Amino acid sequence: MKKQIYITLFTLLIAFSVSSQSRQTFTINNGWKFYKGDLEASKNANSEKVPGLNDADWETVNIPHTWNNIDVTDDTPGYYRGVGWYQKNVFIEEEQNEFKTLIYFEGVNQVADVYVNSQWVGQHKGGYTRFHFDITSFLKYDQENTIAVKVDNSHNVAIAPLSADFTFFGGIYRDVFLVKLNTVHFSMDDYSSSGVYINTPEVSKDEAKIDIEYVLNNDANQNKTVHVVSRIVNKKGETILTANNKVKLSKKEKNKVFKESFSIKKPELWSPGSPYLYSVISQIKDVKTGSVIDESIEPLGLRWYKFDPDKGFFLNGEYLKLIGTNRHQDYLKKGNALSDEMHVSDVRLLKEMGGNFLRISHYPQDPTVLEMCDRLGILTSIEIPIVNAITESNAFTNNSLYMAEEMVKQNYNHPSLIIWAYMNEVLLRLPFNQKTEKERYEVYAKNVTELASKIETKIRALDSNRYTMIVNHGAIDRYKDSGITSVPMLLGWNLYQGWYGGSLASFDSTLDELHQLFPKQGLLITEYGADVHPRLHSFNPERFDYTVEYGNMFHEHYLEALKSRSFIAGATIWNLNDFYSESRGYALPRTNLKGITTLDREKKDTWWLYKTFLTKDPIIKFGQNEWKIRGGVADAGTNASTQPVTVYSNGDQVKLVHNDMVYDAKVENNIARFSVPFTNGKNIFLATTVINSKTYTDMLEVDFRLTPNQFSDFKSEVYNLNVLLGSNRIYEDKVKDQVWIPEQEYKKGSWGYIGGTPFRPKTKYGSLPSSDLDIIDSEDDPIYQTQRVAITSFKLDVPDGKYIVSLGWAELISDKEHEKLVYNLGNDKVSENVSDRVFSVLINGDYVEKHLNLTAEYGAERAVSKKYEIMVSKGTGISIDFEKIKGSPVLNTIQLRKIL
Ligand code: GCB
Repeated sequence: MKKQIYITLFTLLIAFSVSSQSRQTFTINNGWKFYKGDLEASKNANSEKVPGLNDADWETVNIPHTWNNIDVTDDTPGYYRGVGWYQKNVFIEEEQNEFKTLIYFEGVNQVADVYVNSQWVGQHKGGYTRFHFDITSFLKYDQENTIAVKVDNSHNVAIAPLSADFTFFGGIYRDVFLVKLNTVHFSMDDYSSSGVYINTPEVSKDEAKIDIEYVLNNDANQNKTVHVVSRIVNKKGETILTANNKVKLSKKEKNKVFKESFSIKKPELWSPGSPYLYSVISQIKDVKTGSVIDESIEPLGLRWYKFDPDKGFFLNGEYLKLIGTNRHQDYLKKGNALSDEMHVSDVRLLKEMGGNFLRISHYPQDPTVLEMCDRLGILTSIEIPIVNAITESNAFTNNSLYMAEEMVKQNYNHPSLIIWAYMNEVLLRLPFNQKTEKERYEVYAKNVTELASKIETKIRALDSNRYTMIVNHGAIDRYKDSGITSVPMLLGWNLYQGWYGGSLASFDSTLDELHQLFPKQGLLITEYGADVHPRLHSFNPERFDYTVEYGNMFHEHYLEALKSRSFIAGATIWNLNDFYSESRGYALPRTNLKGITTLDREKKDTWWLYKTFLTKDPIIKFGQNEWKIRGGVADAGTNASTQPVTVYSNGDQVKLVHNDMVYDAKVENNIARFSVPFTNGKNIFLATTVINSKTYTDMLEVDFRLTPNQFSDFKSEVYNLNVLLGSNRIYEDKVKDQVWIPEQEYKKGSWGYIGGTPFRPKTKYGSLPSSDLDIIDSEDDPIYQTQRVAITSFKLDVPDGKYIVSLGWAELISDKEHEKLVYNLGNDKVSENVSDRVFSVLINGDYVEKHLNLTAEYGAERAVSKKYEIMVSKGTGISIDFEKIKGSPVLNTIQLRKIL
């Protein structure tokens, strides 16, 4: 027994002494002290020293961390863009003296200054690429060392992105590591890459050629001879090829390049259907002892591909339509500070949907994203964050080129990666008026094209095997005329016909036009989408109503158009997930709602639409399956309300059972559509389809709140009525457990408005069905974003009894200054003068509001809700009348609750 323990200990000791020679990489994420703001002590930052920072009162945080995760969700516009300080003590062992120590950051937004023991070590500019510093000479051994990082996410004209439709969360928001290296190692100095670059210049079914380039460093003061051992290992872990070379390194030699080549006969190919990964295991070994001094493991996927301008994309000689999504790296209430697991689960979400392509937009993301794409079989493009505009300066150019080199070198070995991209809609946000300052525009367009050419040349020099791409918006001529479209190999187009403007049908003609205009370049539709608030519905959907139904219509149309055109090599939905965009108003403030999942990854219908179309798994799934509380008015003379029900399926026929009734529908374009009478209370639906002789089912339970067509229809019931004025929308409020239904015109015996018109803000995108203002003091902005203007009355012919009537308002004409974000509806001033709106309200002849002036009393854009207790007797019902004093009376919401 004793002997056994000794043996074990001895083995451990050997193992430790061998592995301790090799590289060690470990996070130092926990227990940082954080201070939001700048410090006196740092005023001379960037110079050699900051005095020790007293962090006694600082907050303790863990990394990944951002200081903006909460302030982006509050009612006040803007978010903190400035300096934050992080500090942490790390004990460094005496033994580490013999090694190099690096500090390695996966992402800090956006300028980071790193200090060790009060000494400034270096600065990194750019929020989305990885970087490291060699801190060996700053360390003290056998004691605590203080690491401080000053982070700044202020607007910086020299660093991309300058402006974009996403929030620039500040902080150390990805992992931070210490890396312990032997003096001889694979160099990370080449733009924080792995120092191992794998090329597969020729791959076929018969043979794959593999070239490996190593970048080696010798930081020792004497010459070194080492063995570099390269192994190709298959999926089972078996070494299938190996090579061993003696390499001589002079003292202090940096970035010595050494190459090795292999060839695999009858290789296993990598593809979305079968993402076979080999690995390249490389070791630097001591010539005398054979011990491992450094080690690297890189993925190896064998595939070949091409983009054909007419026929589309081919992988391993076979046609493959690239379909998938874009992705932003944020999550509900977490901002961009996500754990590895959350990145992993996003990629899984795309794979589960059947996507085979991810546009990693608009910036390089956490390393786990590409790792997962390699493993799951999702082809990708990646890009540096030059979005909307450039700064015409050397500093901006140099930083952009630097980022491009970081991106290429850091992500070089991923088999899933096939496209390097570098500009998104750069002629969108012009720093001047293109029409009146034509000359200025021409210079700008020339400068943008020149920058594009420089980046293109750089990327092609770094990697001649992959494609390059620039992504443009729908102003096609602007890009063509500037010459920028002839710079990259592929063109990406972000198209929103039927959303920002135009009709859905004009998407189809634009695709054909693009093919005609650019017959020699592969084309991808890099973005398309419509904002959807999953709690908003409409049976008369229209552009900018944010309803599930409009989003569905939009995607059903786009999908058909994309499917039928092989010259469109690929298409990526904007976006996998809803994401924070601080200056957006809309149905959920601060959020871009074009995700096919929400900020917390609830699947919207569109996710299911694509899954049904893209995967071969047998599918049957109710559309609007998250819509659990529904409501509507009973069909005349009945006690049910007929509403549509959709079922996604890749079967041929779907059978639907509801309340002992059975319906049948043919599946067309993956959807079976039904019209079903919903009854008050619980409604249970069962859908069935048969695929390859097997039966598949889905169930849906809906709590339906039926509103009487005539109040006399069900006198004795206790009911609630929640009505959105000036709107076709239905809003499900899961928190308050209620549903809001659209207005209707008053009919005798029933309820409804008399007079007026729906408020339709006139914006640069046309006259739209709802306001985009962020409503202060409300968690349910959509209910206040519509209203009826110049309403004269609202009548409810309710039976006698006691009722609570609540009236809701928000003044939607506001003269507050809003950031003129290029994406916002414009908040264009409507000619009416706000202060001119004054009106009174009477209920059953009594004044309940006199001289109501919403702006003066509460301020515009603010939710105001008032409850009135009403006794109805002698069959009078309830009549709410509006008396105009100045301007037009308005009403946004009305609620009725019967008490007795
Ligand atoms: C675009 C941009 C993207 C926006 C999107 C939108 O074209 O590339 O960053 O978020 O449109 O939703 O408007």
